[in-house]
Amino acid sequence: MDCGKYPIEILHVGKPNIGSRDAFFKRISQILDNRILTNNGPFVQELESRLSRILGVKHCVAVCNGTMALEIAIRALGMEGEVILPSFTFISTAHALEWQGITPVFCDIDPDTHNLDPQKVEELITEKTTGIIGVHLWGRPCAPEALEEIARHRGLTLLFDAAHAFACSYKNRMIGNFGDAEIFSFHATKFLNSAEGGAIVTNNDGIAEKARQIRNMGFVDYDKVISNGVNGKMNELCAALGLTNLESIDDFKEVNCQNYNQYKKELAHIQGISIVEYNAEEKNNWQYIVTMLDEKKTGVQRDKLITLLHENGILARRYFWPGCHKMEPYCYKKKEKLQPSLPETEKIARIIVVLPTGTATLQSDISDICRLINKALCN
Ligand code: T4K
Repeated sequence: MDCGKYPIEILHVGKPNIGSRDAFFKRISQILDNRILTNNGPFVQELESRLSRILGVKHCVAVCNGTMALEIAIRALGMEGEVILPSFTFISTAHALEWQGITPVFCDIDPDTHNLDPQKVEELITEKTTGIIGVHLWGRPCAPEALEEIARHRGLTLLFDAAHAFACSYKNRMIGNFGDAEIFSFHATKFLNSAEGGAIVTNNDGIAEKARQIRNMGFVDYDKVISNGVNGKMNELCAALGLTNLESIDDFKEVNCQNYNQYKKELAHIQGISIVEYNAEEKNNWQYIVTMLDEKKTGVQRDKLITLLHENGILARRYFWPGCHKMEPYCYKKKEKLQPSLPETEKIARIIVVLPTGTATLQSDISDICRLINKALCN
């Protein structure tokens, strides 16, 4: 979607969180003085080591975006044949496989968690399956222990798409430490952003080394190429923004959490709309305000509510409707019988409304949004 189409006062889902301008400008000035713009520069290296420390993970490989992080991780893990993943995710998770000639096999979700249902994953494993990609949707952990157990037992590689889950934990262990590797997105709309950016994190030395090689066209030295690869490098300007924003994540988290609690309180008395819960005993980034509409109770269709919000300058989203398996590049799989029916995915995708939050959203904005929803659903 092109943001240029909308007036600036519109309330968007995904307006970026931005840290200290002074700190950012200081770093930009340093970049211009040093004239090191890219190719594993000092800010990229600093970002990688700070991220590793925060997550308690051995290796962090910064890349140019989350989609590239997925593609490189998939290649470094040696996935091929068929890979099982949820359909209820951003399209990149599926594209990253298909782009490399790997068949995405879409699996249904658990309607309570919106994440992969491990039992249904088991049912989809065939002799062609080489891996599983779990997605920690909305930052909520995607059954890490159950999927690790399946992967171990069935000899599969396990990657987590943690694009939404930076600074979140599972059983007090930071997301980033599960499976064979995990990936993050630092896109502008994410909790932590570097404008465009991403990272592959792993505790496995071999996978980290492969990911570094692939990120830099297979180079291991100035003129020595030992494998195929891509240009997946993060540049210094993005790393400077990432580092600056990283210094403010506690503030971002606090505002997000306040916003979440305000929405929860102000939507509580409206019949037929509920808000997706986060486990307050874990670390959360509270980046997504995900509501679910019960059309039977309200008599209002989800898409009607979305249209009304848009007409009033609130760019709510129906992420990730209609599910990847229903999107043009993947519908054909049904004919090939690679595509089982996904009733829970389809049900959840029909009722989701994601509302604006982040540090650019004011308390008065949230009250206005809730009042509008109240009016729409109670009339
Ligand atoms: N895996 C998962 C589970 C993901 O959700 C994603 C990305 C990925 C992998 C891949 O990571 P990346 O390759 O993107 O790093 C957005 C983002 O583009 C995408 O990063 C994100 N997921 C997805 C959930 O959302 P759209 O279609 O919502 O983008 P857009 O341009 O409509 O932006 C959303 C709203 O944010 C706009 O209404 C305006 C506002 N906005 C956006 C930008 C870029 C701003 O206010 N300022 C900005 O600079 O996809």
